[in-house]
Amino acid sequence: LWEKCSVPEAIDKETFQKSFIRHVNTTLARSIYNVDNFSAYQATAHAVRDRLIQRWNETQQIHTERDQKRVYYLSLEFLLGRSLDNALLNLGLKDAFGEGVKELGFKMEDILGQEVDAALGNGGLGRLAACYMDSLATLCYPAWGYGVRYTYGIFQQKIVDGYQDEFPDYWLNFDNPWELPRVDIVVDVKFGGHVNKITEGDTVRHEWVGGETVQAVAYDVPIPGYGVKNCINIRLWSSKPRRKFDLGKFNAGEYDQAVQEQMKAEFLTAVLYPNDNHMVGKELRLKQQYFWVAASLYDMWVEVRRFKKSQRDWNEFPDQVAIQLNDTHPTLAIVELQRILVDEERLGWDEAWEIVTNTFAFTNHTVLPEAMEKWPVPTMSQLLPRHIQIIFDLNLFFLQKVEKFAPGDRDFLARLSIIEESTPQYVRMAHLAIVGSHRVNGVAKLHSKLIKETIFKDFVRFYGPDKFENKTNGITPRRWLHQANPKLSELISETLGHKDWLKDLSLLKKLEESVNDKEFRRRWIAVKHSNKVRLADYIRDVMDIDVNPNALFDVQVKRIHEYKRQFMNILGVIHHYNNIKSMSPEKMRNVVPRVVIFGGKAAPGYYIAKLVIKLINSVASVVNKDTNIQDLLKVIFIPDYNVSVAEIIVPASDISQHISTAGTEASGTSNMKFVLNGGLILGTVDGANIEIHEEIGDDNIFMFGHLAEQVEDLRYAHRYRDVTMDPHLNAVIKDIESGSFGEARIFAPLINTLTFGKDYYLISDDFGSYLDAQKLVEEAYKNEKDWAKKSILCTANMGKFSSDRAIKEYAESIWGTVPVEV
Ligand code: 26Q
Repeated sequence: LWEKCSVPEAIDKETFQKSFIRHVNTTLARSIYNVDNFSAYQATAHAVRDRLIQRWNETQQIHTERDQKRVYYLSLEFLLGRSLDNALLNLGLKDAFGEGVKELGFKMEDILGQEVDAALGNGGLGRLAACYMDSLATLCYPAWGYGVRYTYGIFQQKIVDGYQDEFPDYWLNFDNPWELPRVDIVVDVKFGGHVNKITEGDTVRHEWVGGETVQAVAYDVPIPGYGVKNCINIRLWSSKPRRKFDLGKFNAGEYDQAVQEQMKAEFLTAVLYPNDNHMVGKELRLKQQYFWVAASLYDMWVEVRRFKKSQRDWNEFPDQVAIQLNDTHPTLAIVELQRILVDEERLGWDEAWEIVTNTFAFTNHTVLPEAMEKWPVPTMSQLLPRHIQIIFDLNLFFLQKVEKFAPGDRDFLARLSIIEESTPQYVRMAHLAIVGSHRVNGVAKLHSKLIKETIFKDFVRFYGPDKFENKTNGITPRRWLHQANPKLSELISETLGHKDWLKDLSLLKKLEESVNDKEFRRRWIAVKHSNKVRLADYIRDVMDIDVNPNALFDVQVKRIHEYKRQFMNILGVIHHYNNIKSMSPEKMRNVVPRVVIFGGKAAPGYYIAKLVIKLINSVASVVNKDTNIQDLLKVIFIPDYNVSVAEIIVPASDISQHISTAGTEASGTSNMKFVLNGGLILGTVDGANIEIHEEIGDDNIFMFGHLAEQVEDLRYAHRYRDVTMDPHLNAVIKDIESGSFGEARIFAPLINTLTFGKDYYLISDDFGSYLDAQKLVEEAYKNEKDWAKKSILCTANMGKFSSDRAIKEYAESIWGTVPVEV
């Protein structure tokens, strides 16, 4: 019977059409004569979903049978974007389904366009988690992700009068076919209450009692691998009230109040905190973190024990389970596991701690001081009274060891301490994560070196260097080339004579052999051009502005942050604009027409970042209507930048900018996406730019600016000496102050960051070399043949930056997990 019921695996056009129509009738309860694009999307998605679920089941069953070590990726953010196209490509159904919908009178493109992004993340860290899930599935690792099912993802950005305005992202408005609600998988999570100390003979144990309970309900999101049957899982937790009522209030006739208490529980997972690289100390955020790690740990333990003939010994936990902490956000998991082992399973403290530290590993994603997580001890005591005790005990034992290591060095002790001795005291989450993990890694070579030399220097001295590793980030070539750039993908496959490069990106290297093939170059350029036309169409659709697809497309899309220096970019644009305006018509003929494209969200409370957006739009409105410059320059701020918009922008760039102050961008991953798609980069000597440079060579990248090791001295100079400002920069500032781009006073706080603010991000120090580098870009672009060669060599040498490579490194040197193919 089961055989007869199962959804056919091999799928042809007709089988698909049958299941499409069945879903229209039954799932959507619609007549087949009343199917619009959105219904067609839903029916197609459900047809895919059936097949995903089948693979999901098989994968989970086999992973359970094999019973090998699993890895759990704990991330508060999974920035997945759309799922339909990705699932079709990974399952190899794109052609059959494409033909199928066409015959039914739909265009696949229109259907794909109906899907709303799953935007449960801010930026790089969240998208990295999504790429890593794709690789874990494709490489057949027994892995799960754990996260939060926010009711509202990252806010939607609208631009009103040049300013960013935020709107709630109610992404679950329509049914979400990509999640499987598990109403039967419910975990009670507790907050508050108090701790009883119970003495039994000469042992003491602790009992955490009282407080409130919130329930965590599981929603599973299937993640299919590419070209394999494996389909892994991201389990997202949603909060809901316990069904038990406050009977006291209820009986007293305060029914409404009793319900209100319950409603508060639902609010816990309502919203993603929209701050990227910035710590916000909101109690609700801490509650989200504990809610999620407590539910996840409970779930893992159930899973590990479920199918055991005999109950396993806790000591085997690290042989069964590896837990990767995506930044410090899940650090409480360390404390929670210690609590379960000691308080509930009654293991000895040291034995428990051995298990804990062998289980966890921690990835750091930033060196910015304002992003370092720390929580006030009083807040934590209120919310998690037992956990705060455990943290203090852990710290005590840890500092005892430190004291033995460096007797009498009180400063050393204070620097290493998990507790910051201020008023009030704070818990330093990164310190807790390091002490509770057996491995710590940074996300690019420079970043991993910097954390060892700066923020974690004392820990390197104490533990020795071997605990600290580098794992350079990577991106999935499936979404970021094959899916986003189908024409380039096809050209590559045709040229190489295979599609294997999608599973082994180093095979792209062979494209180098075609770099002198004129016809190949012509086709390469044609693909880039058609991608630029696609972006120009998008810009016309959403902004009603025409841009010239033959112009140089110069792109900077990422979260808006001072350290990423979008401000420097727009100041450079003003310089360029003024330069063009001063030219004679003959000289103008030598200028390469340019479209400067920005995109990105600013955290809603980040005043300066929001002013940068306003400045970009103010410059755009002046430049774009200036007929004197003959369309040589256009400035575009694309609203609501997100994953699906990135899939249109990335393949269309000629040059993209990654211009952070050296030492501040841990890695960057969009840099990899652009170069993989044959876009050159203009960048500083920072993060993964450095390694991209190493791979693609001097001739194919434009690097400029001061180095990380110079930053401290430069900042010192700004603080204590009179530094003369770069004359070009000075002229641009004067221009803004004269009101050329609207009321000058609006921008005063922004300009002040350069003057009174001591130019913390060193824009003035890099401005000269930035303009020089832009000149080189312009000159290089004039030579179409050489530019095409550079573009091809970029793509050809990006093998290293596949997330498959990154995931293999994690699996081999940190997790000790091996693939289990379905
Ligand atoms: C912390 C506490 C409270 C509220 C919010 C946060 C929070 C949220 C998100 C702190 C940081 C983040 C996100 C950080 C992030 O995206 N970092 C980026 O990670 C990428 C992947 O490793 C790197 O490529 C980027 O360089 C890095 O900026």
